Amino acid sequence: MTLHERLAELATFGATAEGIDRALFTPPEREARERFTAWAREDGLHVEQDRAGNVFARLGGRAAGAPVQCGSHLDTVRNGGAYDGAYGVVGGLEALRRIAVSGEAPARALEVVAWAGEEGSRFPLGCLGSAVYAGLTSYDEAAALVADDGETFASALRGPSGLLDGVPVRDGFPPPAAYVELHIEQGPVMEREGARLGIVSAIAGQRRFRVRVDGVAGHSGTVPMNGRADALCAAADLVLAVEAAARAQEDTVATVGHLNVEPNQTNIVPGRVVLRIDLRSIDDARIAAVERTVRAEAAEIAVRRGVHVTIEVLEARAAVPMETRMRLLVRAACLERDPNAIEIASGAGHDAMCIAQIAPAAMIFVPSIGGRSHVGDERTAPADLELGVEALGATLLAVAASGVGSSGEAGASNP
Ligand code: HGY
Ligand code: MN
Ligand code: MN
Repeated sequence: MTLHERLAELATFGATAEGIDRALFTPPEREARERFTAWAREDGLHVEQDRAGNVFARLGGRAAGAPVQCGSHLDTVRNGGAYDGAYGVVGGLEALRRIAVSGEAPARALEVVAWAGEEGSRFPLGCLGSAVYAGLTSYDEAAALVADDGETFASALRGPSGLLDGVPVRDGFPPPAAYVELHIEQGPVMEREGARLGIVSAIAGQRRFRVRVDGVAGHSGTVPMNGRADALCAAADLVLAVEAAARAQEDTVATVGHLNVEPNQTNIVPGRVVLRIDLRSIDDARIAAVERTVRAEAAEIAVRRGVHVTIEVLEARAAVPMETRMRLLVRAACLERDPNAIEIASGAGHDAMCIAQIAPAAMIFVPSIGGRSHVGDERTAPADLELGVEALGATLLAVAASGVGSSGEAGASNP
């Protein structure tokens, strides 16, 4: 099967009328991990999984020791696309397959990883598998996470869609020598700049909040407008305050993509709203400034509208610069294949944010048509998908030969 045929088959797992729905430890996501395992074995790779559900496929190298890793994630957002994550996993398999077929034994072992639960679609923490692997989240913390459907991570891991059968579970979470993630850009910059390859400079920091607005429910026909404590009207003020606070900062985005109204009935004044804020910037100081503004606005809204607002931080990840030597190796591989390749910051989060904490890490982007992602019509030109795989393969061989990370040094990000 070609790269494109494998991507097309993966896209059928969790396919809906709107896109792809493949949340962690659900039947279609397990099917995707099983298929990845079967393809890796067909390609002659050795497959293992770890206790967090990450799956590793390894091509042996001349030297013993930690591998140079690539990979991404197989889970998707709701109504997601066929390339976010899947491209980095299947593209990694393709890069290793081409290296194996070339007969060139890499200086170090190479490994493709399918990280568990990058999207945070089911459990309230993004990059879940890579965060546990990197030691940023303890296994016990992850195990206790509760999905919106009430199941814990630990239970789902042991359930019918959890760990794979017939795949050895490795001990612990041994760090790689280095890590390169191939991913679609998910934005409009490369297409606008005419670049087919992107050398990622840094990954934006992000903070996710859960906000609960408690007002007073009541009969919609009898409670006078004056004196209402309408939780949804208060939440509406807050949503617009979040938007305004982000607009006031450069290179900063904030989104309320998740909002639930209770009891959510036409003839009841909403008593409670639970919403989530997704806040990002390449500059952590701007994230902090928006958070300060939002908290102040929430306090003002609470007094003015007679509601109670609680803000809980669900996730906080600082911006992560890509490691200098790794970025230079990516740069060489990209410019050799696309003279218009550009340096680009990633607004999207990636598993590389976590792996960069324990090993030198870098990323390669290919363009997204129309800059669209996290939607069913997420697309990248087949020729660009191919070029990204070529750049990844060349980078992996260069990193393995360079000895970067061979001393097990941690991810020495830019000085
Ligand atoms: O949200 C993100 O940036 C990534 O797709 N998890
Ligand atoms: Mn995504
Ligand atoms: Mn992704």
